[in-house]
Amino acid sequence: MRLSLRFVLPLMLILAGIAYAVAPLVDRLTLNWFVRDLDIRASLIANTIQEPLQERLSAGNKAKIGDFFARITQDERLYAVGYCASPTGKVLASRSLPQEINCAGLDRWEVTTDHLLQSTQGPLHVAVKAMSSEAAPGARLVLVHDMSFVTRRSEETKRYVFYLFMGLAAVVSLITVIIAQLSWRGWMAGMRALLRGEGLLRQPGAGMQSNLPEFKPIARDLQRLIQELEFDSRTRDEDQITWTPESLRAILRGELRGEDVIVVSNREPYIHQRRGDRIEVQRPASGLVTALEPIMRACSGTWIAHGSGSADHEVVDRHDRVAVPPDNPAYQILRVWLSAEEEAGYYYGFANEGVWPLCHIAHVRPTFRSGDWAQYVAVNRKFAKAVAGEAKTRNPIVLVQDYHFALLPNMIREQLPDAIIITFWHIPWPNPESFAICPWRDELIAGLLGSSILGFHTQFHCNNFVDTVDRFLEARVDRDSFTVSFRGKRTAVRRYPISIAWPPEKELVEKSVSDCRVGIRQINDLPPEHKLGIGVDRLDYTKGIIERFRAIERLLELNPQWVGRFSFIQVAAPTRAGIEEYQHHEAQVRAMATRINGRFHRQGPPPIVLRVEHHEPREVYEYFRAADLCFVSSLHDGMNLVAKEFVSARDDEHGVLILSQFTGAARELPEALIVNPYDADQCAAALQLSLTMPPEAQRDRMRLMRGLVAEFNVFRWAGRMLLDAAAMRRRSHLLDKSNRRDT
Ligand code: GDG
Repeated sequence: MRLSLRFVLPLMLILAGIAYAVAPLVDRLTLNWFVRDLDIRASLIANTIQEPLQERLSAGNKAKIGDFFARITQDERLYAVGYCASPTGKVLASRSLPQEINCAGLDRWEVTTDHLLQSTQGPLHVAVKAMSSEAAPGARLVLVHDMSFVTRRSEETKRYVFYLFMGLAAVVSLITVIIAQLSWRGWMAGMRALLRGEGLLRQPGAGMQSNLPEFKPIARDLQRLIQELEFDSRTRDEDQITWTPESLRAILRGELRGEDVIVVSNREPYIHQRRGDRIEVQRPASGLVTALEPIMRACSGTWIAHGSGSADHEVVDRHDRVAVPPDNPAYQILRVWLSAEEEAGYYYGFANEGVWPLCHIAHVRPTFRSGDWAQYVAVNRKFAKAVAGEAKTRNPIVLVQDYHFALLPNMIREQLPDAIIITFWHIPWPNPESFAICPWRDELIAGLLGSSILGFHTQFHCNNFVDTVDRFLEARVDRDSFTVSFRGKRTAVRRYPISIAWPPEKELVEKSVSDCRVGIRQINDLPPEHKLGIGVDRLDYTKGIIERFRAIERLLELNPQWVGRFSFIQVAAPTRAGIEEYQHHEAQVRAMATRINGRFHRQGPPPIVLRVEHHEPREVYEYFRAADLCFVSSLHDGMNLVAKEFVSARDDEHGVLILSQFTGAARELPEALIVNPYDADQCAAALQLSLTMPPEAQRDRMRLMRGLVAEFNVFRWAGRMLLDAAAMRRRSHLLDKSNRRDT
């Protein structure tokens, strides 16, 4: 209302001012009209009385003339009448003729245009008319009209003009206020809808944004502002949370209560293996499993994965489900069975001989076979069917994991158009030129763009993905909000750096560092003061194990004092052994270790201890705790969890991490000694520096790295993705509501 007054009052004042200025003009105009009318009237009267007056003049009876004049002036407006025979004569007039009028001064009234006389009786109109008299050629009649009625009318006119303008002002103000109020309400409703997120989600052609095209720029700015605010407040919130499995569970219970959550990965979180007449449950040592388990426990969702254990078939129900964890069931695994051909084509073939080397720049050529592709498509479809069958609602939250399932997001989208699909790509995304060599590149990208959110470890991988889309697909890329719009659907491309559980499980660090040092040296026949380096990897060519050994060889060449005083233990877990490239790589690694050991193993322990076998997580942590340094030399790695595990294992704040610059982890752990694994001299120098680094310097670096891993742990990784999904879900609920209102 105050806003309306602010508008109406000035309008009223302006119109009153105009009325005030206009009234005298109108007054002047009407006066002119009256004067003209009185002139005409005077002429008419003069013409009418001329003849009877002539007669009375000829008769010379002045008394009769006076009576005649008195009769005429009974007229309401004719105030006085006079007669002048000549300018020098005396005026014959009715008694009311003002004294100012005499025969000598009549010329004045003939000259002026307004004929007005302000007498003591009030305003008078004086008209002088020549008489057509042969006896007295200069004779003239004076006709005086009372003008007081004009003054009265003028006053009335002024009042009317003023009221008219005031009325006009009121009507204009009222109409303006009504229109302004209506527009304001619409505008406010629109703004509120935008703030609630409804406006942002409306489809083109419906809703406020399309009704008011002038809103579009504001809506865009507001959309950005809201995103920034959401991001800021969430970042603030996240900063204040200490991320633990419990806090993650609590947040999920609050944010995603009752939500239908489905995880899809190739690897299952619990594998049932037959050992004679016993069934053993194995937990694969995988960062992915560690990260996603708390989510599943909190949401009681379903984890869909390839049933790969030898006893997996035996423990499932008739719907292929098994409740886990076995000792305290909290969620279900739905096992998908794959034939040997499917596994060969989809997993070993297309995923691991095609996409894996395609995405890692590690100088191993990808192999693409149309048969493998067909299996990849078929298995992705099989999983999509499993997801659709498992969904309890039309819009579940589905977390798709990794490069085995590039086609799955879009296949799920076809069956569940309203699902919130979060895909996480655990490996790097290369530049567009490198990715383009895949014969099915467009299909892979289009498949991934079925996701609501697509996550990578680093911004660099996000950028590469967006560049690839931009280059090869007819899609709209918004680099401000980092979203891709493709076939009417939007995918947000986001960075979620994965991490490890913090604090590490108790059993992994319960043995003291000094016990681990002694124990590991004993197991490996190393003297107590022997310097020790550690490497823990799947036996994969992307991990740069060959380059690592070359660096050790160079160290011993340049610093022979370490021969017999330093050993490097490489824990190499067998992996993808069915693939020729991996067999070849294993043979190369073994041969190189043998050659270097042959060259420097004169006396004492060998420089390289190669352990190609699976180790339990507890053993791996013992190695981490026993070592003086850990060497991660990946040629290309999405993140690399080993680097973070080494840091988490060192609660004594000692030990040096040497880390390849080509890992995602290098961006988060600058206190490590960052190296180029292809540069053997640089790596040898880093090894030398590690072996001679004073304990204080080790502690300073380790403390900073531990702080980072503690804060940015795996629960935060999972929590951030889930919170983003929850925000999306809230928006989609609002959209549903507003769509229902609109229809
Ligand atoms: C992919 C991406 C990304 C290794 N040997 C043994 C063993 N390990 C464990 C390690 C670690 C895990 O395996 C390896 O994780 P990485 O991150 O180093 O590498 P990838 O397997 O290639 O993982 C990678 C990751 O996905 C997560 O997104 O970081 O970039 O390539 O936990 O400790 N564990 C046991 N015995 C072994 O012999 N128990």
